[in-house]
Amino acid sequence: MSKERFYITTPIYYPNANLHIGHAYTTVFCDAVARWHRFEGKEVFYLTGSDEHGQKVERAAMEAGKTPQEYVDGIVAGFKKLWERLDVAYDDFIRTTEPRHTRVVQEIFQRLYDQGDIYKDTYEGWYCTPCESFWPEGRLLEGKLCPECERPVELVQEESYFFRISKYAPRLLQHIEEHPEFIQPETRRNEMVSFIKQGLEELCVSRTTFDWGIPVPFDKKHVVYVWIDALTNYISAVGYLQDDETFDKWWPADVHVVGKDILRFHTIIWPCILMALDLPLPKRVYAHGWILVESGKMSKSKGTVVDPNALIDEFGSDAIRYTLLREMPYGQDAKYSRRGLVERINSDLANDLGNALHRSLAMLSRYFQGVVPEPGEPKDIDRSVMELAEATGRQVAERVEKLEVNVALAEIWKLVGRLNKYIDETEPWTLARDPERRERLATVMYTVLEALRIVTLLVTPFLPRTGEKMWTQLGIAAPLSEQRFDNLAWGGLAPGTQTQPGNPVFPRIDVKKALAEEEDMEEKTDANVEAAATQEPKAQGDKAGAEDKANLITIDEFAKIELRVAKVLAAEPVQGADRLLKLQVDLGSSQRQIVAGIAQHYKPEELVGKSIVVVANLKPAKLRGELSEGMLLAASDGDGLSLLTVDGERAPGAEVR
Ligand code: ME8
Repeated sequence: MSKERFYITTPIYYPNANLHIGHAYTTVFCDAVARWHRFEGKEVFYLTGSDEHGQKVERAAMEAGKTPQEYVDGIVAGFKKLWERLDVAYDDFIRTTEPRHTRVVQEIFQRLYDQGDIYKDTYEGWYCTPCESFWPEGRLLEGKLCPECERPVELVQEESYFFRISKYAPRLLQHIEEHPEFIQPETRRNEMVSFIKQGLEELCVSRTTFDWGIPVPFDKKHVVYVWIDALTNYISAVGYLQDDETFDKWWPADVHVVGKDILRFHTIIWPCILMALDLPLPKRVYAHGWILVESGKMSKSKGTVVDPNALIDEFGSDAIRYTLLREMPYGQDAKYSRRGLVERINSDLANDLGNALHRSLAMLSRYFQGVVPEPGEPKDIDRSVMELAEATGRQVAERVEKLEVNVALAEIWKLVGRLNKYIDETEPWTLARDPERRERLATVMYTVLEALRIVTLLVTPFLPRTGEKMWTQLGIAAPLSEQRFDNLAWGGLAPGTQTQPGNPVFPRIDVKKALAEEEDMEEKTDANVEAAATQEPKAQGDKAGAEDKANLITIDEFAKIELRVAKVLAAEPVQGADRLLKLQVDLGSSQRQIVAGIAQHYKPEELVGKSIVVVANLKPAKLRGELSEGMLLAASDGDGLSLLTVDGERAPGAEVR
């Protein structure tokens, strides 16, 4: 039986000098969906590429002192490099300047002309060169400015070829009605339908005012104008008019993923061209929203364009992939901020995912020399993790099928959260103290490690690099690339597997440092912090009154101390200090690091998940080179030390009085 196939495309991008995180979003989104479908065992074709013709490119090349071809070659090399850095595993990259594409465009143009769907006429209209768009006069902004980019438009009159798009409007409306899934999200479908119902103007499909384009085969004065050239990439890349077998295998595409700005072209112009060619329409066209920055749309002139290369240099590709995919809700816009990125990295990647792996492998090393034990009879609590792990696989599949990638990730992170909670609830460190509970410990540790194996399989399509790192640390011999959806079944981890703990998969980002430049934070210099740490406690009793002697304080004095509930997110030893542990704590509105001398009383993994009490307004100090922003409270007597924890559930940041 032949494998089910799945064909997905991004738009082909204009060779602007820089791609920004908006383009990176589309491309990473399609990559994650493509990888997931491969994981499901399908044969996948993932196409991306570049849209290289047009007046804008011709002018930019001239300004750069290059031929258009030289100019686009340089830029497209940069696109490919970026996709490689983001681990985008496309199956083909089509360039509209390649002969395999230009030939097909010419043949299509000829055929549409021969069958009377393309005709010659004169066009007069207001044209915006930067946007390569004609605008009706009524839509121009005051001063004859382009409604899109607000730059001056030119009145252009020229002989052009036109495509009789209106002829196909009734069939298109019928198709949209009969295939409600064709335009996604649904809210946009109504927009498209009302646009078509207003009546479609015939489409200008050739230009004579520039040369950098595919020549019209029967009239060399003209070059093919933008949409017939660009949209055709989706079929020229899979063998249309070149290789029938390949074409029949892949066409129609399962989904074209586009930004909302170009949905109209993909759900109106493109289907009409396909109908004229007697070809089936793509099964779905999905429009995602925009990635916006604080000030709105990214803008070159305002300097708010976010460069994905710089972010990869700083944070690594998976952190960028995760944040883009997680932040963008289905079909809607999302705001990008550096703070949001850093917080996602620290909370979801370093604390939740990275820490689940790190603490589990550390415990396995300590209790079982790093070897996965044979589990005993599971209890209800273990079964709840098994059931959630299996259900999560099905949930992710459903969500990815619906292109709700952000929700798919949220489902995976629910499992990660449950796993961390399971560790806190089963307390392997307590079990480890009792030799009679060795079998129970083995069952708990197996459950943890097996859930981590499943989490690894689930995250890999979205975070391929992290998946590889986790797989290596889990020590599983079978190659990750050969794992498929069926391997999600519980019990795949073989007892006896020797794990290979390594560095945390996501080191925490120092928030202050990472945001210092951008937010002009009130950074305390290291010198200040060191000074605070080495300050001797103030000699008591400057004014040696009776109250001081009795060590009494007033209620106002007490009120100066800000005590708060803090949830421990992560804990680890401080290098070279036997007594110190470094804790990452959640204070509700912020996260911070606290260094505490409790290493001889608590193991790091015992602390994670605990709600403790901290002095939140203590001057920061440096202890063994580690910044400590606060102090935790603990009770000690001759026998040991116990942390102050909170009875019942109180939210991180809750005030303690
Ligand atoms: O339109 N947020 O190419 P293009 C999210 N060549 N996505 C964004 C974005 C943002 N801020 N900015 C751009 C073209 N995009 C044509 C397409 S297809 C046959 C021809 C994404 O380089 C989004 O997908 O201007 C948008 O539609 C695409 O980049 C446009 O890239």
